Amino acid sequence: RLSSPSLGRPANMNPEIDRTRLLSEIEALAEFSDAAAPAVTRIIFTPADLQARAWMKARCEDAGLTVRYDAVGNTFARLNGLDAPAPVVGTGSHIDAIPNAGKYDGVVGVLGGLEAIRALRRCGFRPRHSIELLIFTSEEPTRFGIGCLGSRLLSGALSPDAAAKLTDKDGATLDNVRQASGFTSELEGVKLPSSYYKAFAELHIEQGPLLEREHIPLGIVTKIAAPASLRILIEGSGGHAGGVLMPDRHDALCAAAELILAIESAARTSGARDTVATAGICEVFPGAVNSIPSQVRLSVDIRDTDLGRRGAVMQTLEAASRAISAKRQVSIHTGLLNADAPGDCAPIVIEELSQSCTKHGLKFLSMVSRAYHDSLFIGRIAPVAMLFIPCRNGYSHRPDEYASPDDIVRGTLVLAEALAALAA
Ligand code: HGY
Ligand code: MN
Ligand code: MN
Repeated sequence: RLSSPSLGRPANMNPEIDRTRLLSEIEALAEFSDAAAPAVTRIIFTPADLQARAWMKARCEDAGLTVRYDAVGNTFARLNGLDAPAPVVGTGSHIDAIPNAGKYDGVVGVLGGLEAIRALRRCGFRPRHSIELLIFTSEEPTRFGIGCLGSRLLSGALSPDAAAKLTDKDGATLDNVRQASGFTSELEGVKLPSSYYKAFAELHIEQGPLLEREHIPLGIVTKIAAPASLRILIEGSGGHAGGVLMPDRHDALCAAAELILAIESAARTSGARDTVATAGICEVFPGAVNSIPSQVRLSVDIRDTDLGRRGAVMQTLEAASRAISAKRQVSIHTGLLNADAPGDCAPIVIEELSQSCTKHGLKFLSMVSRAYHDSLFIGRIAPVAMLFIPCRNGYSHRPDEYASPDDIVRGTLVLAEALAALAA
């Protein structure tokens, strides 16, 4: 598997992870936040995000990497290989964080990826293929409503025209926000050719309970679930909370409540553990205690590793909407934001990750990711796989999200070994 030592991985290469620096960098990055610790909020293109980006750039340059940005702010920190035109080996994740999140989601893959590259350099590894650490723009859907915005553009899953039209809750478009943040080149230039990456491996916390429950230190992801998200507008007639008699009401929030429970029931009764659905946003208008809700806006997230099952939940949602609309005399309009295909991970990357686990005598669990990740979209232009580390109680997207130092260091070491093997 190894090419000659001069070109690839030194015969007795044993990268060592600088635990102290890696853990202190995770703590330092968490400081760039619009929420009080231990929560982290870092919305794309806010001052906290821009400061975090600048801090990451300095860390990458300190590590001897050359940093470039594309038109949507995807960050590429590159360790040049001996064979410059050869396809690149990529790793990385995201540093944007949803409101009231934790400090490990995405960050472990970015700072772990950086430390993996530094560790390889420290032990004299000289890659044939260049290695790139990516920090993807807007993995989270918080600001522009769609997740994996940067990797969708890189892979061509989202067109520049469609992306330019995205707006945040204040009506600011992606174009004016990104340009105000200094990313002014054309979105057309973001898409990468499918020959650009030889392979891509993303380190991430599991965001689920299985590894901890099974006492297995690492997970190798074989499939990434397919996310779909919808915006639903429910309009009733509102009115005075005292004056309108109950039989005469068309309460938009009561209609929304019925619909949310129908969606939950459809996911619970799909017959498979991988079917999940959440109504994560519920905006009530006018939002006065003594005024009957006249309008409700829901944002719904439905996922599955199987498109047919996910489709069945969406059909149930449609049928429930029609029934509730007729019964309560409210109007219900559903807008589909995205409905992506699930992603299969690539055997060559899965193999290198599993061989790296084996080299260190580490057990791993082959598993599915129900969280989506940028690897889902990079997988459309390159062979990808993901390496999971446990997170306590499976918690994520919460301030008490936690990954242990040992798990973070183990994941970073296995990633370093796999990157070396892929880049040799
Ligand atoms: O929602 C997700 O799956 C990811 O954490 N953005
Ligand atoms: Mn997340
Ligand atoms: Mn993530």
